[in-house]
Amino acid sequence: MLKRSLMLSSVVAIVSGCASSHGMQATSSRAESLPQRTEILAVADWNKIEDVRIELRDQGFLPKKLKLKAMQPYRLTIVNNGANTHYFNAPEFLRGIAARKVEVKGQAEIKAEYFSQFEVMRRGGEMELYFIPVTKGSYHVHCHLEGHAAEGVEGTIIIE
Ligand SMILES: [Cu+2]
Repeated sequence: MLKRSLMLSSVVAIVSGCASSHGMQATSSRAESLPQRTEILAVADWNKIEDVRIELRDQGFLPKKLKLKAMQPYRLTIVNNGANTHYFNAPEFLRGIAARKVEVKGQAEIKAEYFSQFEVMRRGGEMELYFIPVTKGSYHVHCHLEGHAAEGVEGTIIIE
């Protein structure tokens, strides 16, 4: 029982806040509206899902740059192989996608309209994001813990 609850706590999903805040207004031109996203998720062919993976290491993200195709369903596995806990902090990217769910295998599925960042615990923390890229662009992803981005724990995701 204790082991199960520890595993569940190895990933923390942070859901972004109120959609009517000023921060949202500033970025809304890049984001698709919620009805559009709901429609995109509903008509997607999830049998054509493609697997992609980002490894969080203390020396940096692997790969450093990830290219995705707009409107293609993906399962992105984010795994932490570092000695430190790391963040996948990507509010702009996560507003540019239609998110179906986050899954912690065998433990939990988290459904939300928007995510802004994920914290993946050290050595072995793992989660899967099921989504469809929508808004084309180049997005910076980083870990905001002290000094980590400067040490290379950052990367770029391109939707084309
Ligand atoms: Cu970090």
